[in-house]
Amino acid sequence: MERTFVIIKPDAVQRGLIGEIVARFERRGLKIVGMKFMQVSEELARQHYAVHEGRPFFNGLIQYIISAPVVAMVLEGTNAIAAVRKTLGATKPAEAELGTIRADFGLEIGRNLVHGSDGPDTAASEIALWFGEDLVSWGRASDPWIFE
Ligand code: DAT
Ligand code: MG
Repeated sequence: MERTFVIIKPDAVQRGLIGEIVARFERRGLKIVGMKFMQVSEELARQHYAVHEGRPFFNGLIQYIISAPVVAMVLEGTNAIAAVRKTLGATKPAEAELGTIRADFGLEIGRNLVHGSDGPDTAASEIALWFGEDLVSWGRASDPWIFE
């Protein structure tokens, strides 16, 4: 069982897409073990996106993620990291596969609606950064019908 970190970004929140996006993760079988509605501080944004510091889009990226509230989530499931990335679609919505969140709701890279950790190391560090130990391990009634 793997855990991954997701952000429903400000554009998705402003567009009333929280429910739509959460529903896609739920129906895929991913289990919510952490979830909070929050305003991101510039300090947290800079830590989260530290890998992109110095790139031309960095300041715009920070301003975007702190511009309005987000929903931060931790999702658990078999191969959760890859499953979430597939569910999000490619970074550039114009290149994302139809049926993915970014293709179905987006057009531009700077308004791509969602974040998902890109590997085990980033998942671990992002979960620690955003949630610390504040996660809920729980038995879901449908678990045996989703996890073999
Ligand atoms: P992803 O969000 O798919 O993991 P990433 O980690 O490479 O993509 O980049 C983080 C975010 O930064 C991405 O969601 C949108 C923005 N971004 C990345 N590359 C960009 C670029 N060339 N121009 C503008 N924004 C970019
Ligand atoms: Mg990334």
